[in-house]
Amino acid sequence: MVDTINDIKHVASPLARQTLLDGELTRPVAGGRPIRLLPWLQVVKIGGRSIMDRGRDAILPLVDELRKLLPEHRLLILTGAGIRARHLYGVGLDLGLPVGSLAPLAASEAGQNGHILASLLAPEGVSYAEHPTIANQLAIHLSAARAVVGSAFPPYHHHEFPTSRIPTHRADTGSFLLADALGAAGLTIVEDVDGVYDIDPKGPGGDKAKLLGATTAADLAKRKGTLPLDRALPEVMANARHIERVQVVNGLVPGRLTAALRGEHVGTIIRTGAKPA
Ligand code: GWN
Ligand code: ATP
Repeated sequence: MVDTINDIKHVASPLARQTLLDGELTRPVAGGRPIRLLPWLQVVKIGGRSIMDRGRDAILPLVDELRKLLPEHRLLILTGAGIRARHLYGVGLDLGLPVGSLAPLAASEAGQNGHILASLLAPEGVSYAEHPTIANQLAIHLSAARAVVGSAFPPYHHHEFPTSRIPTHRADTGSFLLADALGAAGLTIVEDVDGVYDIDPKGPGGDKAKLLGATTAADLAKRKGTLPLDRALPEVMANARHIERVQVVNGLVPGRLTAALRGEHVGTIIRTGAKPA
């Protein structure tokens, strides 16, 4: 009989002897706060439907504002998908496509909006960076330019959760996941409304809608009505590691984004579940 005992390789690891499913055992090793990869980065999500679909009247003033912000901030600008994705969902659902097929198709519309925005900021040295570039080479690109543009959608593709036939992890969730993973200084979500209201200010009875100056992810998760944000966002925010607050601002009002990036309260501030450092 061949004795194989001496050939067994032992890899030293604090997690080698325990199940990864037991939080009590993993917490001493995995419970610490992760490092911030890009602590000086400001992430800005630009709405697809609320801003990009409006064309030049909404986009050009915002591009001007972004241009003026470049000396002050280093930015990752992420774009949402907008109306073309809604059309895509309609056709795809009618054909019976699964959510994992619809997710990348909708994501490509977010990418298209990013390419448009990046073209307008190209004279400032700003380019669209692909998902793999953002994943692996964002730091070098931000060393060469003050800002980078990317798609706000997360690249779930066929891994999108089958919770709903419409992808649950869309542009707002993707922007938050990225900003938190990078340990960015902040995330600002740019919409066509002043922030989050108790009811849709453009829906029936919207003239009575009240703006929420400040709220929490837990409160938004409990609200039954519509939000100007992905429904999955409050759930993801609950487990945030770095981003303690997100501000939703109106990108149709010049100066709001600039004020938000300077730390002023000009929209709805949403507190996440991240603990202060
Ligand atoms: O195509 O506009 O990145 O940055 O989710 O995947 O569907 O891809 O399937 O690097 O990898 O359409 O081709 O497209 O938007 O996502 O990109 O031009 O594999 O630069 O090739 O994770 O841009 O694209 O749509 O973001 O959101 O080639 Mo696009 Mo998107 Mo480009 Mo990207 Mo998806 Mo890639 Mo990807 Mo796909
Ligand atoms: P995407 O980037 O995914 O294309 P978006 O963020 O640009 O989308 P919407 O998802 O349409 O845009 O969200 C903005 C809209 O949400 C607003 O124009 C507003 O009418 C609507 N809305 C619904 N409920 C609310 C609410 N409670 N408070 C504020 N706006 C709301």
